[in-house]
Amino acid sequence: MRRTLIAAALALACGPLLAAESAWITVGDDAWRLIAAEAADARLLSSREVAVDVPAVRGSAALVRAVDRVHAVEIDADWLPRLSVRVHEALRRCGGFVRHDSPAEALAELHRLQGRVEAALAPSYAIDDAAEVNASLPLTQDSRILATIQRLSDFQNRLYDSSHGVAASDWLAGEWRGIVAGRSWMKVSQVRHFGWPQKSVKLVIQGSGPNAAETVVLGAHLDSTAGSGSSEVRAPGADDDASGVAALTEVVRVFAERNYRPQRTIELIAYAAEEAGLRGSQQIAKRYQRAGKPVVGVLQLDMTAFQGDATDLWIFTDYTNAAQNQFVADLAAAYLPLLGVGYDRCGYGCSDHASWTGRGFAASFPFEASFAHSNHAIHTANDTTATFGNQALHALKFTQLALAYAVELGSD
Ligand code: IPO
Ligand code: ZN
Repeated sequence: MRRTLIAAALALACGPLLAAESAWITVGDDAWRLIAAEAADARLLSSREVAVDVPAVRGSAALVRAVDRVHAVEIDADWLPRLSVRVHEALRRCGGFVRHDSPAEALAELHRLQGRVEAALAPSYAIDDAAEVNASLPLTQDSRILATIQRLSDFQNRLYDSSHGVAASDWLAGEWRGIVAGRSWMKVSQVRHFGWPQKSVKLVIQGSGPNAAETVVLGAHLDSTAGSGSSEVRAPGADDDASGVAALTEVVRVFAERNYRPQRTIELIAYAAEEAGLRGSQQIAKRYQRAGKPVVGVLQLDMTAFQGDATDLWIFTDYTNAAQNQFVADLAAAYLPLLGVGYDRCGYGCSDHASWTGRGFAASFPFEASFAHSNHAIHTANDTTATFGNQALHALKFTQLALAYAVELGSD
């Protein structure tokens, strides 16, 4: 009793210091070293070696096998908002962390990664819907993409645990509802999550073929982050990742304009809480896996507006599916023949595709730049449209690639 009283008094006096809760994350080696040096009470639970494919030479399509060390760590949850920022500042590299709901789940992730989950479903990657793709591509408009990026950047921030982040989710749901209005086969919903208020936004385009249960997922993340993670911080997240959400929005707008009805079901998802350790996509991929939902492919768009290299599209070869990556490159060659394609590695937990890969689904992640020339303004108040010259011509390429991907995989 007395212990309880003292604890309560201390909690009142010290606030969040004593109220600190544990979080369980998995991280790559670089991030773990940074945590070990800076987060005094972080505790290593387990480590595993994971085989990944990486370009033999930066940029090249020829891959070699490499080994990543991935670690399960228990850490004070208050430390996490700083982690994604510190990884960028200190390491000048990508790669992130994945947050789990329990130590057991963190260890289970290591176990699955070590087993190198191959995608359970292997669809045909035939490119045979040129009529629909070629009729749709000219309808995509960079001015509309830019307007959506600007609108999303105008929120003070889109933090997963702030009222602004909640408002951004509500706004996007309304925007998508407006676009699909009157089309019975297109439905918008908001997905609730356990542990934070921002909802993911999901748009389902119901398939009309015999394989309508099979689902193609295109995703981007709705949330943003900067600095402290305080709920009033300015975090426009124009490139990261309003540019991905805007690309999805333009794909939807063109599909609605054409009254396009796929054979398979297509889902577009703006994930909540990516910056908090892929938490939104973790919950969604876990639910889909448990429900046995046949997801035949996943495409992630996270950062599409900042052109860092002469080569346009960068395909990350680690924690993604090689066969589907080839399909993405083939789509670019077929429909966007003027674009250059390069290959790079992204690091563990780098964006929401990793949540799907970890659950055995085929995921790909076409990116705006090579690692060496990536946008350094992300995760700061300077991630605005000005950083990419107030235009969306680079984002337009990813929009067109995503549209071709959705039609070609959606129609088999
Ligand atoms: C990211 C991805 C790849 C590279 I190279 C650089 C940066 C962004 C990703 N880590 C992120 O913060 N997504 O929200
Ligand atoms: Zn980010």
